[in-house]
Amino acid sequence: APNARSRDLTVTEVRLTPILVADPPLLNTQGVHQPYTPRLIVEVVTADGTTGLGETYGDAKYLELAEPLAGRLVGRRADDLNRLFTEADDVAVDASRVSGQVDVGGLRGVQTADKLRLSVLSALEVACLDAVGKSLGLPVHTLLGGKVRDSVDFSAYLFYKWADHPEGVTAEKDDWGAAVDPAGVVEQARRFKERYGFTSFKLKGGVFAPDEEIAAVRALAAAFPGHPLRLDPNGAWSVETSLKVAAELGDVLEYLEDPTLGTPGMAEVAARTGVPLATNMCVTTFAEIKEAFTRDAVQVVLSDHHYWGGLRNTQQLAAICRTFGVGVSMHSNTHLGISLAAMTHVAATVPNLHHACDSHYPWQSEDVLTERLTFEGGAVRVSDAPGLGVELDRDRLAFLHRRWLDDDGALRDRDDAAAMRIADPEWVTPSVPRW
Ligand code: GKR
Ligand code: MG
Repeated sequence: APNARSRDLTVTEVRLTPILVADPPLLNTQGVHQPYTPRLIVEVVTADGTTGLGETYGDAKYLELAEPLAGRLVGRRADDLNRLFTEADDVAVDASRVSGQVDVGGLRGVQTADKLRLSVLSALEVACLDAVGKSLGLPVHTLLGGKVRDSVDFSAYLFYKWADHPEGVTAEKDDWGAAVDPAGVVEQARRFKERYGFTSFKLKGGVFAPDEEIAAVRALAAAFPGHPLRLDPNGAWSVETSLKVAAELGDVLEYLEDPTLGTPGMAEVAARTGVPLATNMCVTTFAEIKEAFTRDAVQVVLSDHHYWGGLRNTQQLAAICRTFGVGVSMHSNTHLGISLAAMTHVAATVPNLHHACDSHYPWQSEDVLTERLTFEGGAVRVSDAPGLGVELDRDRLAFLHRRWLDDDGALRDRDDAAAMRIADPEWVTPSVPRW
């Protein structure tokens, strides 16, 4: 019968397309973003002719897991996700890819075999949900139990930034200009507000000495009174420095994000300041929750569906946070519109989401969608179209894949320190805490 056939959700093919997308020279504590950053685009095709989309990190360590994990999906129904996740546990991870601890290169916390697998599974899960949703005519948020809000708030993600990538480096030009001091940061914030209507701001810190970053946040507070503000140095500060910053900015901060590295340090800061602490570094796996919550080390966990293992795991994380009275919001890394759509769908279903989510999306001038997602009043409207509600632009995908193919390997693994060394050959990723 045509009806039964039209709902044959057996996965017949998984297409994996690595791409390189343009990225501006954004500064962080490790260095600077490279001119192009890798992402992996996933297409899951089902027997009824539906294609679902997913997106995740595109570095080699993820690509080498994507093939075997995609292999586990073929022949299985796209709605058979719990079993896929369980069986994926025995897909081998190359030991050299796993540090087991937070290293200075780890802006997103520990690297474990589980986390690597989950980072790839998240894209497969999203693509399956997109396919199931499209096939059944239901939006992804409905598959997740339904939305509790019609739009999701995002914060403007401000970065210290050079006007251009270092001379001689092939790059796409952006129109954001430089931001290397308080005036530059305020100007960037103004543009974010003008272009997208954001009403809360996060500044990526750990780039300049804490006093300079304190001055930048003060300047933001003066320019945008009453707007929630956050500062995130990615663990670049000692406990004492964290406490000093908390004392100086306590009256204007919504929260301080990963001021120092590791749960014990965060717990010490939390015990000695009233400023809430958020993290995407010391709680990045389910295994890390117990210690952090028991010690009251963090007041807000920033989820990221990529490394937490997808949208359903994000809901589980939110439920645990709710149980312990810990807030939840969303972390972001360089990403495109498929991921923004996924983030928006899951965020729409989380009742206890009380802070605007992070997104790098405004920094990405390139995408693989026929139509970009838009921010209005700093929010993304939750789509009620089937699946994620986004469509792949195959020409763009092919173009960005060609760039990946043409690369000599230099940009296929994100390396902010290597990018910084082009401007400053002496640069070594600072040991943490830097200040
Ligand atoms: O894009 O430079 C960056 C960020 O620093 C990113 O790598 C972090 O993972 O945005 C992230 C964060 O909030 O820590
Ligand atoms: Mg962070």
